Amino acid sequence: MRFQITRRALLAATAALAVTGSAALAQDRVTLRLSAVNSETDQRAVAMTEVFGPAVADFADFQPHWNATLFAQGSELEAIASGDLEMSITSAQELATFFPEWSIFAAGYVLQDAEHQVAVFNDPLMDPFRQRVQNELGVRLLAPMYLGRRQVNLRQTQDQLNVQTPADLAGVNLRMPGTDAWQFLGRALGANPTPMAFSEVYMGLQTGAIDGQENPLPTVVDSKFYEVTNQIVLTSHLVDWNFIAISAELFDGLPVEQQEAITAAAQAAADSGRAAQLAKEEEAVATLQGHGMTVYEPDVAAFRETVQAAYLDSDFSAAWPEGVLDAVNALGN
Ligand code: KDO
Repeated sequence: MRFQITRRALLAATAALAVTGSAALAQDRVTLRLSAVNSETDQRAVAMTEVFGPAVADFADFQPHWNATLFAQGSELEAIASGDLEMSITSAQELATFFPEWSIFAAGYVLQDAEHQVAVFNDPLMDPFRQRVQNELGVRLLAPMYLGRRQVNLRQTQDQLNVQTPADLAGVNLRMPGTDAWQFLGRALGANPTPMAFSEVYMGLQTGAIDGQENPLPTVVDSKFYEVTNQIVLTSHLVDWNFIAISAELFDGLPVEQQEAITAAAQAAADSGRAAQLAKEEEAVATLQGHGMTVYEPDVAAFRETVQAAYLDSDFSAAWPEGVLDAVNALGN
């Protein structure tokens, strides 16, 4: 029996194959929505957009949402756990609301610099911390992002309020992010901590609802806090970091080569963002002085001693696994 394939049938078969083929390819593509609080000019956003996205473009559509436009600050991890979000840029403070032991990585005057952050993140001491987040929250932490040395940033001029020791912050209404670990740090600094979402801080400073806030200097530049504040007190009370986070269920369901590509892309983005943020931090004092701000160093030893004593005497340190603080300190300089 000879088959007579008509030209029409051949065209129909080719078209059908193209559709199923492209559908199959489309099915292979994964959507990676990332929700984060920072602005699109923040070095973490630049690194994710310019490094991470292109590096996974062969098989994934990276869709970043900045300025907390997709999920409110602090709600991202639950969104990932419930399958409503794929990625976020999370923090030790947010993780500490689920797993108290994480507060060790959010404690004032523990991490010393960007290099120390990378050494800690890559050290086996992190394995039980990461494993718990993965097993119990369904979130994988791919790489550490450098946020910077957090400084106190006040509306008052130095003539009105000259901060040398924690006693000088007594009664100062200092905005801190909303979690317990952040509020504790604000009290340890000597201030009266006020919980407020990052997206409301500019308005809070402008209206006087808060006397000040604390963040790394690149953030003061990116969020234009220099327009509504007058001084920077270089407490360097927390060398802060974030983590590129992804849904464990999504990640584990991908082919190994795509898992490896995503991990490498996250590490490359974190490295790129870290270098850019460090450079921006170096020039930030001059930038802010150029905007008319006063920048000065207080009695940092007094702040360090007060803050460290507060933590060691707190319920937070009671949750820190035995020996981890010594191991973290040993990785520093
Ligand atoms: C903030 O709310 O002050 C904070 O610095 C907390 C960080 O963990 C991080 O969420 C950061 O905001 C945002 O990424 C904006 O820089």
